[in-house]
Amino acid sequence: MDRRDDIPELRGKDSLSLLGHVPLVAETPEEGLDDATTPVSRFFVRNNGLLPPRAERPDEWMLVIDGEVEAPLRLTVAELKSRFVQKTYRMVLECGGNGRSFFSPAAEGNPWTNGGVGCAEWTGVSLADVLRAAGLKTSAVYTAHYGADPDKSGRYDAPSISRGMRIDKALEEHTLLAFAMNGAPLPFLHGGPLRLVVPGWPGSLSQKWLTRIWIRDREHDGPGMTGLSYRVPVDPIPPGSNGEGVALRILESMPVRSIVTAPADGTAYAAGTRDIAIRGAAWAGDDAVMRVQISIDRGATWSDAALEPLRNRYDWARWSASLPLPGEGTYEIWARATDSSGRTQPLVAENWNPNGYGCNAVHRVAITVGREI
Ligand SMILES: Nc1nc2c(c(=O)[nH]1)N[C@H]1C(S)=C(S)[C@@H](COP(=O)(O)O)O[C@H]1N2
Ligand SMILES: [Mo]
Repeated sequence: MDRRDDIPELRGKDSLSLLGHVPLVAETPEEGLDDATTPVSRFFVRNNGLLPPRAERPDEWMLVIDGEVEAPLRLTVAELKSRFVQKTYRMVLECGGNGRSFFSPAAEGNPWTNGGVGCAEWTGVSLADVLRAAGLKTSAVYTAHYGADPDKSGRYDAPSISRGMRIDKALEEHTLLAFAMNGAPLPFLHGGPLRLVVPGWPGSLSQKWLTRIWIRDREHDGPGMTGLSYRVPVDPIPPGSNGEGVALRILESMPVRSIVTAPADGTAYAAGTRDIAIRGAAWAGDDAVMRVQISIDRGATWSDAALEPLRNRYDWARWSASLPLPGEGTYEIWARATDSSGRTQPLVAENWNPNGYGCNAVHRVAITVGREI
């Protein structure tokens, strides 16, 4: 693999781990996600194609809304900002393949551990407001998203990825056309000048360098919508099977998940340490996180972590716990979250699927007190 410092695009993102250079993909170590708002310097990067040219004048970037609308729109970023109500929400963006490396046998695709996720403050306008201005026809049932980036071979005539969503998700007020991240203009690597942010659903819907939203009268069939892409079996299948002849559904809301962001895996404490502060984050797609539990005895007993209130829907829940350690030695901290539908994270990867989506197995962090690991 290429050396990390050969990649100028990743400058300033020094703590990320590189998963691929072409296309550029990098994830955040769990301990890099210890802030309520993930800084841009530690926000993961996922591309399916090459990077497009940088926009010289971001406010002149053009978005087209067409298809099943009464009046197709061509709006610059400046017009989006001036004609529609601006909103800022802190929301989780998570790659559909986050956690993929925990599937056994290995599934196809980038080997994400737990760091294909971040939670940023996104500023933009509700896609719903813009769609209302265009006037949705009764035939409007699905969106189709297009960006300015070329595919992996550098071709501009084939989108690197083009996904879409049911129109009711597009009409949620938190689904944003975003032009700022953490209070600054949207960085180029994260899709600046303009991207979609579709919270709670796979990150692949959050089209970067957004140029067009085509409103369709049927489910979209662009790259990333067909075959095994972003689809999971309706019922569990044997791990390692090829998915042929199996009923699949499009992965929409992401499953409940939590990470331990402090201490970092491998932390060694001085002999005599008995109390350690444990922190993390939990999120649950369209659902809410109801509970986070911690175990330091490999799941034999669990105790509740304290949850902080969310800033808004789709924010992640920051949690903390302070656990007395029984003595010296090596321990594993396990964290598991439960959502508002009563679903709890599994201890090992469940729902194996050929492309490895939606793995939400419990995150485990090893620590040592008074001894070398
Ligand atoms: N134009 C475009 N948008 C895209 C992609 C892409 O390759 N091209 N990748 C998608 C995927 S798979 C993910 S997980 C998110 C990642 O966003 P980030 O790079 O800002 O973290 O962008 C999505 N939007
Ligand atoms: Mo993704």
